[in-house]
Amino acid sequence: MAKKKKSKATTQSDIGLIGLAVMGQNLVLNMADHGYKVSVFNRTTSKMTDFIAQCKEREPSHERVIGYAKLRDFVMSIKRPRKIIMLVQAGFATDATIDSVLPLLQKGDILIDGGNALWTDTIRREKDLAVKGINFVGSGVSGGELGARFGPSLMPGGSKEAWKSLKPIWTAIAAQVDRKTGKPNEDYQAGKPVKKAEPCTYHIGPNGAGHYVKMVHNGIEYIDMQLICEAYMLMKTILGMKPDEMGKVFARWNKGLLDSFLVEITADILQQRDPANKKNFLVDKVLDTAGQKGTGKWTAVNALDMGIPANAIAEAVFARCLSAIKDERVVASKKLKGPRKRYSGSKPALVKAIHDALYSSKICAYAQGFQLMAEAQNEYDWKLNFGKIAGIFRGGCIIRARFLQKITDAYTKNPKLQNLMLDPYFKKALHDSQRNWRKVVVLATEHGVPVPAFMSALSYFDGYRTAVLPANLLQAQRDYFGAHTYERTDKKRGQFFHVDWPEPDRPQLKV
Ligand code: 2AM
Repeated sequence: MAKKKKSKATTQSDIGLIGLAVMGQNLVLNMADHGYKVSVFNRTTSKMTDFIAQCKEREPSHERVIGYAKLRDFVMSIKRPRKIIMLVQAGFATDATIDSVLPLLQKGDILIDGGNALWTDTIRREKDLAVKGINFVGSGVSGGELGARFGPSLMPGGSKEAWKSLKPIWTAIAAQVDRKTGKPNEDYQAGKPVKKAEPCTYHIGPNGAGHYVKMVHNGIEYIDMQLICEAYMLMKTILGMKPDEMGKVFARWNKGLLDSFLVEITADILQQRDPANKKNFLVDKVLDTAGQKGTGKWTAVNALDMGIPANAIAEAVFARCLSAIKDERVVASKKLKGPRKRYSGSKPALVKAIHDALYSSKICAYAQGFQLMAEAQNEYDWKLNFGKIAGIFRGGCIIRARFLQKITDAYTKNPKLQNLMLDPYFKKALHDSQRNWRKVVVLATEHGVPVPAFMSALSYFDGYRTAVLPANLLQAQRDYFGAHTYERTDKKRGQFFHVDWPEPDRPQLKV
């Protein structure tokens, strides 16, 4: 708890944080480690006092964390212009927290929402608070609790003025990657002085841009995870591989093109024994129903709203929905029959093909995520730097991967790149691996193994590279039943035609 003030200069904090759940606590410790004095407040005071008691038991730097039971004391303890991070639940709780703290703030103070807010809420809040002279910043924070503690990827929106104030803290606490290779900087993680490092944060753009990019990051995370799960399902079902054997495959993949946090943890998870019975593997005891908090769904909904074909991302959300209807699936599994087929080909060849299918699908999924951001920037008049966005995804966050350096390179070479698949590096990668990708999708179909994300990504690839889709027939259908008109291939675009179609045969109503 706060000691009696000695003098304003020595007691005032650099920053404040409201919301001491796991992410909040870890972010506070990260800031304290970097020399910042942090005031903390939590609605339920006992959480704050427990946290402060733990801080006292830990490192000396954590003495820099000061808890306040009263919101007024908390706000007054922070240097002006005040910087206050909220890490409370998205939605109602965020609005309630803003309402409670607002009367205590002064013009020029900066209120930061570090939660997973819907970007349109962030735009609304920034507008409302700007009228009152308060700078509101929606900042994506990615990396889970470890990221928050030792270096997250930070995606701040808000005004340039607010970013100027936040930049020193944000760049200090963010994950750091090697400037050249893009690899997470191990010196930084070990607490040594950092050389040639680049922080995983930059000012994404005004208003909701930071939260928007964080949302798309999460949408990509959904599909990244789903693709890995489909690779696992194929090895398990078609090749009958045991978890530890698959774990070793993922560990090997993690040394190559697929090097990423999610592949790394998958390797660990698959080799983990069940603590309740060491004979078993834990993964076999985990119920196959996936939860979700909504950011993947928001991404898919936004793709539909903007008319951007992010089908693989949406598929990843639906895959979780299908997993959640476990009871129905169990009943159906006894009633609906699939093929009975045994694989008799080469095991190493299929494992390699699955690797290639995973890599190609991942390229398509990222292409979709970046297409979404490109469309959103037009809609909201943001000027997003895609090379930099991929750059800040390289460390700290859940989708961090070696692959992201290639995306940074692609957009650095060509900032106007229309689709990631058209970059020479990714084009070659898709060309090189599509044979295996198709083989895997065919094999999955023949064996009745669901691989919605692999298939959906492949259809995206095939659809995008097809000059003439069957939408000619579709548009004719629309003209037939609804006089929606059509454009002609032999006329200029923008001219619309209609045919007086014959009345379809309909059963006559008896009068
Ligand atoms: P609590 O400990 O008092 O529940 C994540 O749930 C964080 O959000 C917690 O710190 C929680 O505080 C806080 N929180 C949730 N709802 C809130 C609300 N309506 N007002 C303020 N804080 C809230």
